[in-house]
Amino acid sequence: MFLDDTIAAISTPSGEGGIGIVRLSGKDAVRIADKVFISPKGKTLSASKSHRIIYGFIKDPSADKTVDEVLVSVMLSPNTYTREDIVEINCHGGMLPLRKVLELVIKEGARLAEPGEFTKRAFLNGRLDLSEAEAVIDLIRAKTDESRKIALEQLEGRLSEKILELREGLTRICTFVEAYIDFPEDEIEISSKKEMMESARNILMELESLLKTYDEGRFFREGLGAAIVGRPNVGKSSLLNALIQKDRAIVTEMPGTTRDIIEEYLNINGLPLRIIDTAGIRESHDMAEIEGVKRSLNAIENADIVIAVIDGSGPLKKEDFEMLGKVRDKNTIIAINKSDLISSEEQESRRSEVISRLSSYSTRIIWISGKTGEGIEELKNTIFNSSLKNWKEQREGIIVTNLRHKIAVQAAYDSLGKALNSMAADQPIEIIAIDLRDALDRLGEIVGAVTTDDILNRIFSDFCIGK
Ligand SMILES: Nc1nc2c(ncn2[C@@H]2O[C@H](COP(=O)(O)OP(=O)(O)OP(=O)(O)O)[C@@H](O)[C@H]2O)c(=O)[nH]1
Ligand SMILES: [Mg+2]
Repeated sequence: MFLDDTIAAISTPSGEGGIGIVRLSGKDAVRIADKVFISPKGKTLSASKSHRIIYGFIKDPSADKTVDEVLVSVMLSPNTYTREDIVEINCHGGMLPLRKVLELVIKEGARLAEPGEFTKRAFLNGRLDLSEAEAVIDLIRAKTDESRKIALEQLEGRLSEKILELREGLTRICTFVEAYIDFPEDEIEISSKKEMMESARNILMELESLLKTYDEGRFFREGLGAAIVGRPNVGKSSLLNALIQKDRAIVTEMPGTTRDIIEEYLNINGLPLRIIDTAGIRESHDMAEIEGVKRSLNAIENADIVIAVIDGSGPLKKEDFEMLGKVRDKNTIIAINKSDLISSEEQESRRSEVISRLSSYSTRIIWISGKTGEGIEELKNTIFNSSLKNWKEQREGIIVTNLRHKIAVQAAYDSLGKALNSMAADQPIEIIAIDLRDALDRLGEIVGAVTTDDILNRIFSDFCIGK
């Protein structure tokens, strides 16, 4: 399917750079670019062979003025990103020349591309399937090298191949079942029914293992959300700064310093950690602080892991226990901070006292110092190990990282399970066929074999313009 119009966008990030690229895709890409391009040797882009770069200038045809000195790449269909003709105009990388060049090509007949529209065309023209197209944005957004590798594997079709294989298996079962709808006078042979149920059960098991990978796989796409919480002044912001090794959050000796949520990324052995520093939790009459505390509680709610900070240099307070009560049902690590303030003689007795009073809230209790960095490595390792319990073995296989895919696999799993139950209970074959078809369709949604405009719009609107 080729789309009618030609789209254009600035494909490089906004701001200053060495070069910036205006990209066109569509059947008139070369013709439109030719209208604004002049080569010193009189070459035209239309006369160029595919996959060549031509030197020249962009001119405003109406004013006969040079806009920029450029290199233009001409890539002709079908061996291009979108499978359509593509022209990339490499300009000097400043927003003004880029905007001017974009304006000119739009004046000459191109349409401003929507977010993700180049990749959407790659999908619609069959160069990428839907899960591969989604991997493009994951690759762009990858926060760690491991996330990048996982996105690249998906882009190269690892997930798609698995889905294809499972769909083939399901199609065979569907065909078998539907044959009996068409010829109801035939009795289903016991042996072939057994065989069919066996292969349905195998597919069900494969779906189940895929589903399991999402619990940890999603961290590599979305980041693992960690909230640092505690009463005021225990050293939450100091801990954030120590973890990211930057002076990011304001630290003062005044309780109630942090009011807003502060979010940063940290790479722990390839795991992208989205780490959030929050306002100290206490009763307050200050409007800004009340809002800050509300946001802290919200951050706890949304966090995958909570780092509950306690000031180890003084006695445990009522507020510490109140805060720990709020995170009871979360995956929590207790970080006892300011260990540098405890003398070596005191250490032993302090530690055993704190552990005995806090161990019912979490078994993971670590002594740290935001000031000296003591315990920070141990804290990072504990975050990694307590969040990724099955990762090592799962990483060998196919991983689901995207919520949309997980929902589809879950739905396919449920429908196939229902079909199997109906088979076992000798339910009418029509009912079994409906559930099998549904399982097949839901898997088809992942790769885009079954899709709607709504799904496509939702996926591609999340992309950047120019990709
Ligand atoms: N000695 C010592 N002082 C620390 C340590 N961590 C934090 N502090 C001090 O404790 C005070 C409070 O630190 P913050 O990091 O601002 O504490 P907070 O929990 O973010 O406080 P709020 O934002 O007010 O809730 C500052 O004076 C810090 O210098 C530590 O490990 N050792
Ligand atoms: Mg703070």
